[in-house]
Amino acid sequence: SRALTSRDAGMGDPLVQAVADTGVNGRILLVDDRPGSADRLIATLSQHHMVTLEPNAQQALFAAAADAPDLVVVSLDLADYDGLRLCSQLRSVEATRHLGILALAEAEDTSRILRGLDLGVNDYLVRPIDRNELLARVRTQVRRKRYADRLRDTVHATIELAIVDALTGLHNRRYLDSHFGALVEESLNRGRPLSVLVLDVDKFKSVNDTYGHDAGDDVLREFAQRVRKSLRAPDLVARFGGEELVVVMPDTSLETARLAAERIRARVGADPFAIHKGSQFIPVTVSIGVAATERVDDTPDTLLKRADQALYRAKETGRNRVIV
Ligand code: GH3
Ligand code: MG
Ligand code: MG
Ligand code: MG
Repeated sequence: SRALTSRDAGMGDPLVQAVADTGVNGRILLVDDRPGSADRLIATLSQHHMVTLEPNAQQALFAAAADAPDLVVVSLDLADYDGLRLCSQLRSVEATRHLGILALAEAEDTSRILRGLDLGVNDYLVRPIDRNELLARVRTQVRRKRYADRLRDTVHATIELAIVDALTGLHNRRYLDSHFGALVEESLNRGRPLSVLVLDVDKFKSVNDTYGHDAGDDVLREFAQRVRKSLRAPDLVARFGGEELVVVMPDTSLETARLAAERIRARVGADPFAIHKGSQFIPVTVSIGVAATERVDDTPDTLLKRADQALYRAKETGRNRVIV
């Protein structure tokens, strides 16, 4: 390991950010129904954190779900409710499952403390509570929560990166490869048709050559939007390569797919595409090859091959057309 430098901070690394984040002003939900105890805890905690007191355990459960605090501080010895039960409820509801829980207990309550830890309580303090220890343990839990949140965001972003094409927001080729086979199999098993479109922007190289690569990217984004908006939700739209998309249409016959392709072709060709933030408009057309399942042994490969052959004929016979 090595020392963290200032250059490391703010680089999007959640661990570095969590370590650099020493202010740690957390939002804390305090569940305690003993006035003297609650007052002392609030006095200490509110020096560094935003504290909300909720003496009623049922109300606390609602507040925790609605406000998503960084930490719930739960007194295990509530007068009207079993604090352990509250901890267990916090852990069993989706909205509060990930919240930190710090339990407060009487020193002789060892068995309840152990049961609390077993239920997923993150940490505990025994009464009488030392204010410095309270602040230190709360700070640790708030930090842990922040780190866990950032890690979760990073994981989500990574998953998105793996299945979504960054330029167009459509699914990427990897996603298509891993889902196409199952869609074909399922359609064949149910005796339902499935169709495939292969779309390729006409003379796209000349868009790049004439207007520049950034303008080409603008065209690709707009092209992707027009295609996506022309189709139904169950249709899988993926960027297959540079300016080539593949659409997989479950429950769709060849004729219905051809009509959908015509709809796309009309929509792409209708209005010129805005490039360079709308400062210029250029006409764009698309050629589309269509194929549908014909045999029980059809696969993504046989379907793509037939759709590709149709696309080739569309290009050969003048572009801006749909060929089945
Ligand atoms: P055709 O009508 O026969 O399809 O002609 P075309 O010019 O569209 O075909 P070609 O395959 O020769 O050119 C595709 C071009 O797409 C070449 C490549 O530089 C460009 N391209 C591929 N990916 C991107 C991208 O992400 N952004 C931009 N701006 N251009 C891209
Ligand atoms: Mg080409
Ligand atoms: Mg092309
Ligand atoms: Mg191409």
